[in-house]
Amino acid sequence: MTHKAGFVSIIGKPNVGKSTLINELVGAKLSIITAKAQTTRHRILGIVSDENYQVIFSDTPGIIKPKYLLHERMMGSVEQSLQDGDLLLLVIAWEEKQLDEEVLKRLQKNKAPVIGVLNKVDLATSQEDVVARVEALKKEITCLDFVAASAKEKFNTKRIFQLILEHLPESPAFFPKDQLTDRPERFFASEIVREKIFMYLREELPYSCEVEIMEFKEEENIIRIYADIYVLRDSQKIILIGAGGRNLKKIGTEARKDLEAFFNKKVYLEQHVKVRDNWRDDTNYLKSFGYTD
Ligand SMILES: Nc1nc2c(ncn2[C@@H]2O[C@H](COP(=O)(O)OP(=O)(O)OP(=O)(O)O)[C@@H](O)[C@H]2O)c(=O)[nH]1
Ligand SMILES: [Mg+2]
Repeated sequence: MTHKAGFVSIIGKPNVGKSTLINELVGAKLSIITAKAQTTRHRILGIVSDENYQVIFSDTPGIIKPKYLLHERMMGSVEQSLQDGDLLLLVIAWEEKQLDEEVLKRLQKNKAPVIGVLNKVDLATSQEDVVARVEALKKEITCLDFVAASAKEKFNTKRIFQLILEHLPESPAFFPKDQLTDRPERFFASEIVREKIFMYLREELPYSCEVEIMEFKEEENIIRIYADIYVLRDSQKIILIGAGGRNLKKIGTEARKDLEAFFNKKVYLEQHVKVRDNWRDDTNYLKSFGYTD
């Protein structure tokens, strides 16, 4: 049997369920998921291999019009992912009533074959509505196929994987067969802390925060993680910490639980909050947080 391998990029507006779908297709929680838009900030590879194939999924940030340099870097990683993709998974959420202009703009530059996913169909009230919307999307967008799915309810996700395998190019593997991702442990540690910040803080605050792992020390029975959380202003530091340290404690407790599950080991987590005005527009800070141009 011939061997198939290739890069599959996922794109769409923020909050349409791209990361939920990727995690389901990869079978591991590599990408953080929250109810807020712009949760994903980096391109993250998730690799699924078997004797006969290797699918390299790229999760990407939701497509937006950039407002600051961080956004530009995020959109740069979408661009990069589009360039490398052998196949494109375009995700549209059930609640999107018309196609997003920014997404369409990106799609015009794409040369890879597209598999469309109408996600969150668990929110639809009738099967006929779903069928009608899928048929309309097939007419609007040039694609191999359009699949109605629910990443959250695991509906049709196997069908999507099957379609990907059918259309994957013949190629030897790009990565060792036991490799799951391109990201180091520190990256996942910072993402897990950031997920809790997105979950428990409101309004602008999550968008003003970044997490950097200063130390990640694996000992025999415990992993010691020292995380710096950056905010833009003193007032944000006060809210992030909360009265009597309540907010930071909640973030730390919830993050530690997930870190222990992710690394399958006891975790000690220490967090420090720092103010860096303008980090979102500062090339050097962005670089140190892993956003390259
Ligand atoms: N009802 C429903 N909710 C879903 C489904 N898939 C994802 N969600 C929810 O939608 C929200 C966003 O999911 P994500 O996977 O983070 O979305 P994303 O497209 O990666 O978002 P960004 O990273 O911000 O671009 C979360 O609250 C998910 O639980 C689905 O099939 N049905
Ligand atoms: Mg995401």
